Amino acid sequence: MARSILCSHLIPSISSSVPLKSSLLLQWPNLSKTSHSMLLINRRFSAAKISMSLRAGIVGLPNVGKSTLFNAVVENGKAQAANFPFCTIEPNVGIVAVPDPRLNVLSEISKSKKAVPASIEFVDIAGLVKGASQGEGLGNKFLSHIREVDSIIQVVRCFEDNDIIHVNGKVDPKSDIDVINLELVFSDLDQVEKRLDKLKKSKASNPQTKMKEEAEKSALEKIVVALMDGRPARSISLTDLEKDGIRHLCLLTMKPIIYVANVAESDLAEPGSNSHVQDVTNLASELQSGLITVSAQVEAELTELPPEERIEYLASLGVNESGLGNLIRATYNLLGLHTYFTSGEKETKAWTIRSGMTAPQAAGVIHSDFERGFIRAETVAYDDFVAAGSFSAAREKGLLRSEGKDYIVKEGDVMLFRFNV
Ligand SMILES: Nc1nc2c(ncn2[C@@H]2O[C@H](COP(=O)(O)OP(=O)(O)O)[C@@H](O)[C@H]2O)c(=O)[nH]1
Ligand SMILES: [Mg+2]
Repeated sequence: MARSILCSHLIPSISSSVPLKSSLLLQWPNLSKTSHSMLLINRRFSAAKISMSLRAGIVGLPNVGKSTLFNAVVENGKAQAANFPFCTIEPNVGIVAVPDPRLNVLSEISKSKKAVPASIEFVDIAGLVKGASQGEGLGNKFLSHIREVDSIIQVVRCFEDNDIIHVNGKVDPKSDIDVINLELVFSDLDQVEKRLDKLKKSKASNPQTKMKEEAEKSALEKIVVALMDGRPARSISLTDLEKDGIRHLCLLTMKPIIYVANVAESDLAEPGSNSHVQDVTNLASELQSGLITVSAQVEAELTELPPEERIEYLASLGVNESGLGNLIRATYNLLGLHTYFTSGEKETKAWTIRSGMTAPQAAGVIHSDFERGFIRAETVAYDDFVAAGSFSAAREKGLLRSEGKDYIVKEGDVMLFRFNV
């Protein structure tokens, strides 16, 4: 059966979707000499960016605190960055800023009119129960939602509360994690077996196609062994060619996972003393996944308080910061993402790139024309920019470098692109 799959390929870019039109001028210093058509960006830009931002799906069994956490993340995000174009695309999808103190520092130095953080889309994916891969609960609908995200945040209930029913009758993180893993594994197994059957029957004669299919087949043969054993596809090491070969399948168990241990407020100060948290910690490390401890309830309550009272409330629980910043940051890091900045009077902006991206590719995240017409990038490390106080001072001190098309952009680079189209 032909199946069309919409999945995300980790493309933090608006490139192809937005035509370059002259309705918004980004004022970056020192660029005016290079090209007449440079830096003119369509206003539809921000809308397009939103739809292309990275997606993290919040999953877990019913009543573990997914929606509570989702709402807290979204509400907190709104409060963090008033300038940011937040929106709730659907009731269960929210866009949140990636907190980054460097943004405000740069913005002040450049006297920017606004500061625009990098963003991540969070999706509250309801409906997972045992048997989802066989169509129980929302079943396949639920699984198709997971297929569309770049990373998975699994909320695991570690709080005891007799008033809140646990679907399996008791709080048991290991069993919860197993249930979800198995549903994802079953779903992938089904897909991989079908695909392998198809590849075995393939009559491709084009050498290029043949080579690609061979790589895909060899990857799937390794993966199927892991899946049969209940292990995720991501536990298998694959060559680059094999990884490329299976990317189109958007396998659920290839996606990176962060476990969120949702604890009672009384456990927040010392989460390690809760045996459920210990279980999640051990499993997360076994599964080579990240772990964050939060109290979704506390986070939800915090969003209702004025900022000055939040610190007091957190202090009364024995902690000094909210867990949401950590969660958002961890999600960003889990995806292997980096940030570079553009900074000028008009705005200071954090841009998301994958690690290893070259200067033209990084420029392409702003607009495909920037990549196509790339000439050079003037680049200064964040600390050097802050120490110098401006692009021109950085240039005088020899801290601003002119980099070519092979330059690999580093975390925190502050950049000016010269391009010509
Ligand atoms: N005691 C306690 N209750 C929580 C916590 N997190 C969520 N809840 C409650 O658990 C119930 C289910 O939460 P919800 O977020 O709707 O769960 P979901 O089904 O996973 O989306 C709600 O009544 C929440 O108020 C927590 O950290 N502690
Ligand atoms: Mg819910």
